[in-house]
Amino acid sequence: MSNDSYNNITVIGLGYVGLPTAIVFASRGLRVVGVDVDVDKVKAVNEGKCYIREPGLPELLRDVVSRGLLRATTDGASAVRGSDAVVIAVPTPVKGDDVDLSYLMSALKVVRDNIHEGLLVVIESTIPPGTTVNIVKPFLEESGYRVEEDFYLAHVPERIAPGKAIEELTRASRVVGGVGPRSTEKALEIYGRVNSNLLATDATTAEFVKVIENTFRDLNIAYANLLALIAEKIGVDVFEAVRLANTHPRVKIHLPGAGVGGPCLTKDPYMLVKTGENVFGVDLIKLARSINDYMPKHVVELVEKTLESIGKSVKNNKIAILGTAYKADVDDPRESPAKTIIKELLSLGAKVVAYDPYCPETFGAERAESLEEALRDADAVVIATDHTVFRNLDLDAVKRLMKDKPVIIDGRGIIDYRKAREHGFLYCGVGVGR
Ligand code: SAJ
Repeated sequence: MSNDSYNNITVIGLGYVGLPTAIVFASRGLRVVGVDVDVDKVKAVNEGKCYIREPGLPELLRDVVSRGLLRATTDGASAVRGSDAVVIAVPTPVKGDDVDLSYLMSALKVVRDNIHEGLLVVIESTIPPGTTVNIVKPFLEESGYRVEEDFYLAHVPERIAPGKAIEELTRASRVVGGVGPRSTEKALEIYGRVNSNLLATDATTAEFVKVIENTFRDLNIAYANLLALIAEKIGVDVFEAVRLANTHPRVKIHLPGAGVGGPCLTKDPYMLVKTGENVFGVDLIKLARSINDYMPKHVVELVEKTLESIGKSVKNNKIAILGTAYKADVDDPRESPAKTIIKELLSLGAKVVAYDPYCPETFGAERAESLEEALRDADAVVIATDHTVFRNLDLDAVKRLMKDKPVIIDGRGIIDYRKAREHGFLYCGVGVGR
């Protein structure tokens, strides 16, 4: 088959996954229509304005919009009718024990009602294993069209980590799983336009691969966090211990910290729990989730204990939170551990001020426009996110701004505790203790 059978594609959902995906496809000469229910996003795209913080993306967006290769609309029906392929990248949130597929189903309804001969439908959203074959396929076949004969269907799980979108879309390996060989072949063809590192499999395996990747990471971080709690108990620096353990050729322990946030690791493990319902040992995944969920609370305990040790309390004292984004160097606050930290400190009566150079969210804390403003007269500073700019704080300047007996609670192991002590701070860190 020639490389030109796909010229027009629709991307449904212009969020952290769909927007970069649409832009990268357009940058390879495909004509892309982005569809979203949010009129502000549609307007922004058509004006060439990028609304997510992603290196290289604003320039690329301007370029593809000005060349007429990308436009956005709220009219999914006509976009689907005019396309050879549809890529769906809508949220699939987890609520309680259940995965909410309502956004996916409403996108699929538009596809089903406008399906036509030869259309390739790709789901990038993370979904519980079995969804493509057991739910999506019969739903689309209600149109009277038959998969593998009249249209094609595949799951190509997104692997974008915010902050590295373009690189990951074009260079990181992608798993491509069709519901049958022809669907896989079609999906390989279109993704081959942006990435040469494609791995073919079937749809259910592709779904399973996605959730086991993120669950592996969550389990690994939970192990690191558990080690942090044990290390605090015995007075060992967990970061040094993990670094040394990782010199073993077959050990790769992740980093402990103030908690695990973001839209993926906080939910994908529950999809695997659901899939493995009644399988012996599946509770391991839930336990790991609860360890990671406990870490922001642990940070609050460290704040309380450390202030108590110098005769202060959390109540009415100023606590500066550095970082509200869920991970380093991104502007994304979704499921950020900072949320729990701030809410708990506020409920304890603290005066909480948050500073994040990229993320405007404060979760109810007062917003500081600068690091200086956050630190001025603070009793304690909490490092919630490991943004690079927080790694080399000028500790003398920090001390001058803060109140007497300044406290540092390092939730990310980014401040050298020896230096902090030399500079006269009372230092307490996750996995390091005091
Ligand atoms: N974190 C730690 N310790 C670590 C690594 C991360 O506490 O050693 C924390 C981070 O601070 C953050 C959270 O975990 O709060 C998630 O971090 P992440 O680096 O896993 O970031 P995500 O969620 O944006 O990206 C993950 C990636 N999955 C894997 O690496 C298996 C990415 O490749 C996926 O595309 C993405 O989830 C997704 O969309 O599923």
